[in-house]
Amino acid sequence: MNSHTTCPYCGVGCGVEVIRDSGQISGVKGDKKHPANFGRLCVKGSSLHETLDTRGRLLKPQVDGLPAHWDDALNEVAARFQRTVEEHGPDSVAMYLSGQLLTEDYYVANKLMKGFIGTANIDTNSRLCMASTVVGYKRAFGSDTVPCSYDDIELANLIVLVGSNTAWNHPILFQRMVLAKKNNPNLKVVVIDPRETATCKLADIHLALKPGSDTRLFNGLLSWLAANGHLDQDYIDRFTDGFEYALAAAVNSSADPRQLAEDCDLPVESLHSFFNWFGATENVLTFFSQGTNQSASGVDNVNAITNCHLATGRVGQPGQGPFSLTGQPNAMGGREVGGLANQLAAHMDFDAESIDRVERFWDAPNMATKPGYKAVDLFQAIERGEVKAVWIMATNPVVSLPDADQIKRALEKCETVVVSECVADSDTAKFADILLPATGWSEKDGTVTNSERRISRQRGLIPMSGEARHDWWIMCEVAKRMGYDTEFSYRHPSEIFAEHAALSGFENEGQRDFDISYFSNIDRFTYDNLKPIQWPVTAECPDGTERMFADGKFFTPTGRARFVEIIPRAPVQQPTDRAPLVMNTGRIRDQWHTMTRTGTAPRLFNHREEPFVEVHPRDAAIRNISDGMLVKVSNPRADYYARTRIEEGQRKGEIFVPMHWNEAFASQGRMGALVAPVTDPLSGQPELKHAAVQMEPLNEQWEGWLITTKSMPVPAVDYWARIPKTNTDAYHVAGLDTVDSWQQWCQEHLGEPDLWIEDPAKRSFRAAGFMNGKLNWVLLITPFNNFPSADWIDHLFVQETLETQQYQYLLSATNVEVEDQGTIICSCYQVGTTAIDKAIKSGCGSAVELGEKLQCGTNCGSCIPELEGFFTRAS
Ligand SMILES: Nc1nc2c(c(=O)[nH]1)N[C@H]1C(S)=C(S)[C@@H](COP(=O)(O)OP(=O)(O)OC[C@H]3O[C@@H](n4cnc5c(=O)[nH]c(N)nc54)[C@H](O)[C@@H]3O)O[C@H]1N2
Ligand SMILES: Nc1nc2c(c(=O)[nH]1)N[C@H]1C(S)=C(S)[C@@H](COP(=O)(O)OP(=O)(O)OC[C@H]3O[C@@H](n4cnc5c(=O)[nH]c(N)nc54)[C@H](O)[C@@H]3O)O[C@H]1N2
Ligand code: SF4
Ligand SMILES: [Mo]
Repeated sequence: MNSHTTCPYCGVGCGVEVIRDSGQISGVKGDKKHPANFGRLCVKGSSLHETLDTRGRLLKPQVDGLPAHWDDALNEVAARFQRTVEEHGPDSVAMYLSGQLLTEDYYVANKLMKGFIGTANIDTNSRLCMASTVVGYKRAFGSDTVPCSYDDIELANLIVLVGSNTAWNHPILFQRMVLAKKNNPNLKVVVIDPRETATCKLADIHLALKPGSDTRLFNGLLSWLAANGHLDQDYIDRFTDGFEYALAAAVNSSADPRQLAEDCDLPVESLHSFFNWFGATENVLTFFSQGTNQSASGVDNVNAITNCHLATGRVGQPGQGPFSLTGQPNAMGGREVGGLANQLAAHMDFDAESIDRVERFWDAPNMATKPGYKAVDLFQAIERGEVKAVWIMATNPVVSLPDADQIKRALEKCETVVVSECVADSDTAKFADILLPATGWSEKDGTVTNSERRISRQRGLIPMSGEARHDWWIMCEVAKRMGYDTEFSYRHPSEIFAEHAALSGFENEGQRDFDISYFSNIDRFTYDNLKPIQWPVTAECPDGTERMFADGKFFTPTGRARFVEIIPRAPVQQPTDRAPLVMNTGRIRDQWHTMTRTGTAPRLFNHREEPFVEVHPRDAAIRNISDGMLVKVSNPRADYYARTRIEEGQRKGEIFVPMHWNEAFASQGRMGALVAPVTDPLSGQPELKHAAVQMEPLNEQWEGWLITTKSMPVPAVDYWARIPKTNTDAYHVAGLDTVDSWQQWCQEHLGEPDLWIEDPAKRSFRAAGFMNGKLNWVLLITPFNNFPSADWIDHLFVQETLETQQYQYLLSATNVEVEDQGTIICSCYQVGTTAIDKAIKSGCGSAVELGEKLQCGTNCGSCIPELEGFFTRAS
């Protein structure tokens, strides 16, 4: 069997080769032949095999909290949806999906809802991710088309990274940029991001702009290009419409360089260099991601960028173009099948002609005729009681949507909540009336599309866990029970893919960009052996298409690209006296979203182990906050508890918070609850990077470590953050009230301590509980952090008996023989700051030399920017 598959994490879409050992996956390596990564994998990709533990997996269906047989669970879903539709009409039911589904899953969901149940209330977490790009591309090109290819990286002479922390979030592409820069001394890199991120290590210029000022900046660039003779007038005349209006708006808002510099809060000189480089360099590639999309001006942000590329004729030529970096492994596939509530299918919209065409193709009895609710509106409609049944699949909205507590309220109120999940305890699964176990990566089988339009196979390589089933199969079974037998009788994903391909070509005749009609009759064998390929794939281009729009022909009614007039608007969530800080949210290197997958690999916690907040030194100082202190970030919506990281690279008045933590990993870590449900008026994408909050010390009265066996319940304390270890769960714990008797506290929270030692004068307490002779829990409370490391304690939990010395160490106030590694920088080889500092002292002068000595940075390379940081800091 083919052992090649695709990484299920980011939109780079790397090829993975799995190593199997008696039916299980024992290791992974990069697929040398895959054009997205040529053999490399980042830290998340290379730890995939460590996340396949079935502990924590959802393995059996549940109905109303009780285990159920599949047949009964499917009957229930069908019956409850059917009944709701009969009583309240098709718009009273909804689906909320995810860019982590396979294209085949997505296709079936969209067909069932929009063609057979008869509602377009089907949206996806791509609304939070790529929706602004979809609208921006459509406004500019008439179609949702990424014009570029990864191969353009090596051809570019200027790479602009806007609102993208590529080094951490698209690491393999970043490595490609690093190499390209090494091989091409002319290549310049500009990073546009309010924060100084790891990506900035590659930048010749970092424009730490005021958040939300991107439209001004790119309007400024457009007017500067016009004023300084850098327009491609011939291209503008032949291939575009609307230039004069766009230019007038740009000049109006941003022509004066001094004013522009002030508006964006940037030095005039850096702006000038960026503009000069952009003007003078033909091969410019502009990547953009969530700093661009997740804004109430997200669509305008995208068009402000595309305007500059159109004005210089730099679209679709080798090494040139506006390149959206997609986030999820299959956000693109979702767009292709019409997974968003305002799309139909195969890149068609809700116009009369398309509705009719899709209706005929599907032979659909109940064709939806108008767009449905977008994600944020959908959950509000659920809370209002208008939508009464929702099926959530492969996403965790209780964590990831803005105003996240509203999502809880909505789900509590909703009559029927069906959740299809791989894990049993996601924050959203807790609200399910019916829980359906889905197959996960390496079990599920189908296709995904990456950021450069490349379709790759994610293959089913190992048996399904427990009673987990494929999402497409589950939906087909429900459809059959609703009376749609023949239309959902697929036996294999290849049949779904073939139908999807046929629809993309149906009455297309070159009118729609998304066309993979070459695969309309694909058989199972060919599908199983499908090589990665970039769409369009048609009879005329059977080997796929590397770049789009090279000929200047677009999918607008006139065939010409459109400039868009951009009138800059400020972010909607503005700081106030009571919430004076801007809260930016985003990702960290080693975690994936709500941690349901990366949270099972202990080594992925070594980089950042608990919820944190990055703060500028001045903002910390005026609040009496020091590095490492626990703080409360809050606004009237909610509280978020986290540990402070003081960072010079953070702008004053702005903090950064990771999006990942949730109720399974921390007591108060759901930052989404603090974000207002403000959206872009055109795309419906929420403004996730600009919440208004305040911050103060948490004022905990005590703090310590609690280490327990994995089966013990989460402790009932004011603050906890769980750090999974090999054998145990380690918790940072803290309390807001003083504890008079720790012994009594243990009895109440953990059980009678078998060992304990207390020093009230020093406010320290250490205790341990045993079960059947083995350690069951260890509690270490002390004002000083001088106890043995959690990793050392972790290994004691599997020992049958402890040695006398181990007992002593466990309760002693000294550090044990194991050397403190410091913060782990290289996750692949577990190299920490202690070893790095030592190596630098002994003469290592660069990241390369560190790699030679310690191996750090020599596998996936994700940590190289941080390794380089040791030398920029030192100098
Ligand atoms: N390690 C890891 N990698 C991932 C993911 C993950 O969870 N973990 N998720 C994947 C997914 S789904 C996605 S969508 C991508 C996202 O990838 P990115 O877009 O790179 O991720 P973020 O960290 O959300 O945000 C990017 C940057 O936008 C900046 N920003 C904030 N406000 C502004 C602004 O007003 N203007 C500009 N120019 N920049 C601003 C932030 O400071 C941040 O550094 O990552 C993918 N890759
Ligand atoms: N404030 C703030 N909020 C954000 C963002 C931000 O930057 N800031 N980023 C936004 C973005 S870009 C994104 S993409 C979202 C991501 O947010 P979510 O989509 O909520 O995050 P995930 O943790 O990826 O959730 C996927 C869930 O599906 C399950 N799952 C995985 N594979 C499968 C499968 O094949 N089938 C089924 N049925 N289940 C599966 C996983 O166990 C997991 O619980 O968050 C968004 N929210
Ligand atoms: S860059 Fe990393 S997370 Fe993204 S697809 Fe490649 S290996 Fe997976
Ligand atoms: Mo995303």
